Amino acid sequence: GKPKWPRGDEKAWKEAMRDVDTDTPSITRSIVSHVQTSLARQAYNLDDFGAYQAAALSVRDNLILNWNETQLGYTKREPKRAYYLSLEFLMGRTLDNALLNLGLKDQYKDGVKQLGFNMEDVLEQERDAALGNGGLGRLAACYLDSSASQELPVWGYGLRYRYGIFQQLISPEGNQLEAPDPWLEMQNPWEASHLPVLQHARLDIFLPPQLPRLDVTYEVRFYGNADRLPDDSGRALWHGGQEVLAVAYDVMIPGCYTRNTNNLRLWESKPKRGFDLNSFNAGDYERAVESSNSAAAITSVLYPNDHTTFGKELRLKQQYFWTAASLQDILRRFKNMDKPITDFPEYVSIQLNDTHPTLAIPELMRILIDEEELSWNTAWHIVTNTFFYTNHTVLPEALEKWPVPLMEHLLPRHMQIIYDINLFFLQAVERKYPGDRDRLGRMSLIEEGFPKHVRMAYLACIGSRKVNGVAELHSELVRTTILKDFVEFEGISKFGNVTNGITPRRWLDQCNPELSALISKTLKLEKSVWLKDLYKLKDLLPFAEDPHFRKEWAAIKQRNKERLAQHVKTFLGLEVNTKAMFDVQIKRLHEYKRQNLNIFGVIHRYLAIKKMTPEERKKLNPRVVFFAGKAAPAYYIAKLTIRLIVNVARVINADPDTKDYLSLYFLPDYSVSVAEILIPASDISQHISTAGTEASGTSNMKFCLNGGLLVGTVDGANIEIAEEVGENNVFFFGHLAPAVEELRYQHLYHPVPIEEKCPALANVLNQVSGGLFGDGSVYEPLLSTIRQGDYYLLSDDFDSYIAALAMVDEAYLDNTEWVKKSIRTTANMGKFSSDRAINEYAESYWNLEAIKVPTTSNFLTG
Ligand code: 6GP
Repeated sequence: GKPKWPRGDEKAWKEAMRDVDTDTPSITRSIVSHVQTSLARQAYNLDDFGAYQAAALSVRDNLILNWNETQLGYTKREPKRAYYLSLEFLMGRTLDNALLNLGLKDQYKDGVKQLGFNMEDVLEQERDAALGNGGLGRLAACYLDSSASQELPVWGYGLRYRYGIFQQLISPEGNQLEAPDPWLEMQNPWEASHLPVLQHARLDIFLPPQLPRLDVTYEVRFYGNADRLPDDSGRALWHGGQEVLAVAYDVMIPGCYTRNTNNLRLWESKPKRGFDLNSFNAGDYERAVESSNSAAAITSVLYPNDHTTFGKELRLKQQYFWTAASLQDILRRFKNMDKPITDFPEYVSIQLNDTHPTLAIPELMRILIDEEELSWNTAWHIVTNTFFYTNHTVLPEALEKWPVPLMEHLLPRHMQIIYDINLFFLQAVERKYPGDRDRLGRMSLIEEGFPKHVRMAYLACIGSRKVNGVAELHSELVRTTILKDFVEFEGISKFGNVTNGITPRRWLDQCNPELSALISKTLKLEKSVWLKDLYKLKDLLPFAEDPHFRKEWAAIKQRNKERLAQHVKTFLGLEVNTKAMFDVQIKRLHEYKRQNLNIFGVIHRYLAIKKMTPEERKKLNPRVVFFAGKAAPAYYIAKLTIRLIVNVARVINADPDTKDYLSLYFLPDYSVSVAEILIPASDISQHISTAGTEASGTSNMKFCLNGGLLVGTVDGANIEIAEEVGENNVFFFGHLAPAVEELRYQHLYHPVPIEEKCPALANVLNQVSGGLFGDGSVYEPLLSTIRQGDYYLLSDDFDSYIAALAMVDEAYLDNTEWVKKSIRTTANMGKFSSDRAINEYAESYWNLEAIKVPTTSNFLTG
């Protein structure tokens, strides 16, 4: 018969089982218990870091209870599940977010206080988990938060890099230097492990990174040979080569005010055996050690390139390692339900976050054909109903292409499958457009050349059920440029749009607690209500007319500016004028994002102020400009931009004529937690990409949600933000996307000297060349990108940019009207909650339903 469950005395179990701590006394007890046992420390030698670890472990205990309950609930109910495959998850810090989502922040604050600690200081101890470059990775993190908050059965799959995005240092000359980010060298309490946490902190030796989920491992093969079977089954045998092990690490993702706690599973690579015994026996000791090194190397580091591909073998290995492990895990979970394999798409949707996980398409074909022994057509039907592909950029340098020889070497069976997919696909194209050789060449998955390349975006497109871009304009550009032929061939209904969103938990409640409290008070709503239904912010609109409310609103902005000033003081030792307007541009350094335009605008303003009389200057409203962002280590022009910003800051901030009216700061080592300080403090923020280049942008949404006004081009999600908040509340400038192609053509074939075309910009460039900010020759390569070619159209947009900034100055003079704009902006940002976005994916793409985990524990009955 069935084994009795639970074993032993049910009453004993029940009495011994705990549930989530919710009151301060039990929270305090659990923190102290972790101090005593997990950390092996005492009251007398506990510092802020120890208090952080103990508090984090206590919160983790609570999360584990919810997480277990959630996973059990999902397993029992057998819902359709969705999986978000992303090579990047830019999570930032975890503790504050978890406390807020659990609704336990106040209790923990009290508990920690009773033990003699200040919550703010404790939270500051946490290191960011920075497993991403920028927008794409942060979007993935917001989507995890929203999936859990919306009670959707979604898991994330990624890689557990030992080193996240590099730490940025700025040399005395203003050059970016890169240092490794060994984020795991402090214990990471946010991963689940079935084994006890062995940490003896304050020995000043942190034990090697966390313990693996030894119960969840898979083997992944590379290289070797793929031999097609001699029958006509289409199957092949892939053998030999290197086998490595994927070990799972689970990160708990708590939903907001729900018991639902989802999972982010990150894979770490390990040698299958510490030693290859065969080579060991043969006496080749070095080779044995080498192979174990190369296995561990797969997940050692996040590639720090944003919007560029490099064709590096290790990167391709990362991609395959991660997709292969994830698919095995997904299939195992599916098979536990005992459904026919052809039902797979009824139970599983897999979202491809850009083309990085595209190998999942041939990998699932390989499994279905070679291992499950399905026919090609059955397998292809399953595949093309399982995957969904999101494109995140139309920049040509970001479109992934892998050299065929490299693919053949590393993944011989997958290369065969890709050729087969291509053959069947082109046959279908040929049937629809007989004799159109040109079209076949354009649409082929294989780009001709020496060597040939596989076009990953095309493979992702034809292997997916649906394709989407990340804002209306961007999705339209995907349909009309890079995937135009595919839209014609497959029909427009496959190509949709899901405008990005951001989580209002981190990007309002957490980063701007005072504003969050004011909103709750004003709307007379618990924050648990409006944070999960952000359209409720609309009800703030009438309060824009209330002078008292405006005063409170403005006072909060002011305190956030002071908080930022304090941060700058602490980390740079510099004094910031908090009476000034705060103007912020924070994002990866890239020519298309045009930090250059901004710094040239700053120089232009500086030169103008220099020319004024002291009386004229007194009429100005002072401005403080903040920049932050990292440049890819090999991106020379972007690094020169940083150098220019740093040196302009040095000159301007020291000039007694101007420093009261204009100052400039470059904050090193931009991160999620630095963004959380900058964003609530901004009066305006800049989103000034060349029209048609920024797919969406998400920080634009974060600033506006916090009542900062937007200066921007008619690009990406700026357009939809303006639609929501009203064009009179944003400052738009510059040429529109449809004009860009023609302008670039003119630059190339009918160039007009910049002195004629844009004297103001020419003057700025000449001042830089002339040495106003140190040796001008250093900046020549940067300046010549504008003087020659000017691909990103700075000379076309500069004048209207300066005019837009003048309108900002003008508007800022009327403080009442300005605060009204700020309130109206926040009030109209409901659309940009990532809850709305994730629900669109769930409904229109994945066909996924919410599963609410019961609030009382079911643990006993299994
Ligand atoms: C970024 C886009 O540049 C940005 O506009 C968008 O908001 C973000 O994705 C999220 O959709 N793209 C990337 O970071 C990237 O690497 C391959 O694209």
